[in-house]
Amino acid sequence: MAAAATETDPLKMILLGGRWAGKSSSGNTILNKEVFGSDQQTEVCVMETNKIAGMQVTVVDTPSWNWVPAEASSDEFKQELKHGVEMLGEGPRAFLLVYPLGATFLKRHKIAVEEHMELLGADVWDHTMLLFSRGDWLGEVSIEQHVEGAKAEFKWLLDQCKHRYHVLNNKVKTNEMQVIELLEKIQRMIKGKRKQSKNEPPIMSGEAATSENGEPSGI
Ligand SMILES: Nc1nc2c(ncn2[C@@H]2O[C@H](COP(=O)(O)OP(=O)(O)OP(=O)(O)O)[C@@H](O)[C@H]2O)c(=O)[nH]1
Ligand SMILES: [Mg+2]
Repeated sequence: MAAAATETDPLKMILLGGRWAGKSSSGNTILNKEVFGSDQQTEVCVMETNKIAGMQVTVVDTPSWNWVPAEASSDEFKQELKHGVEMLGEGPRAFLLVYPLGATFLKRHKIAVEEHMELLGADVWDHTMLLFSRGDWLGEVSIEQHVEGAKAEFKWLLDQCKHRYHVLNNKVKTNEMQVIELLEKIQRMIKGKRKQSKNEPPIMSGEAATSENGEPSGI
């Protein structure tokens, strides 16, 4: 792939979402190799890495949640999601919430997303980008047009992600730019958050680390 980025830190990300969202396929597209089983249900978290456009990129693929409130998910599943985040280790990381273009986002989807994401820390949304799979579904419509026409529930999701989104067509393996652009967006999200952290008042000794909204920082 063409060298586009200069960042030397490894880029770490975890793919999250509901059943059949396109997480494993997106992971394969990002890493430019078929390492995650798509077309079969992902049962446990798997971490893979590759050098992409000069960057060391690490991706964790995760099992899907069902479109139910988190309390209806098994404890094993919830532990596995948390384990996936732990696999990435310390340091900045991105949460990629994968959602297939064209799928309707209803109230029950909102509840499932909100409650399962909440399991991963109070400030999880500060590090989350919406990753649309099935970019081929768009046809002549741009992703911006698609997003502008979104209904209320979906606007909530966009707001949660601070309007950070990207679209991948996982059926095309030769479009390097779609991945490079995603990695650059992730870098910007991570840098933006780091800058913000630097501007925050220093933590006095004995004070617990807190996030922007005063909640204990989970990340
Ligand atoms: N047309 C099209 N199909 C896609 C795209 N991305 C994924 N798919 C298809 O969507 C289905 C689900 O993809 P996966 O990557 O297995 O989805 P997943 O979220 O990992 O699914 P589970 O782990 O089984 O929950 C597969 O049949 C993929 O081939 C895309 O960009 N375009
Ligand atoms: Mg999968």
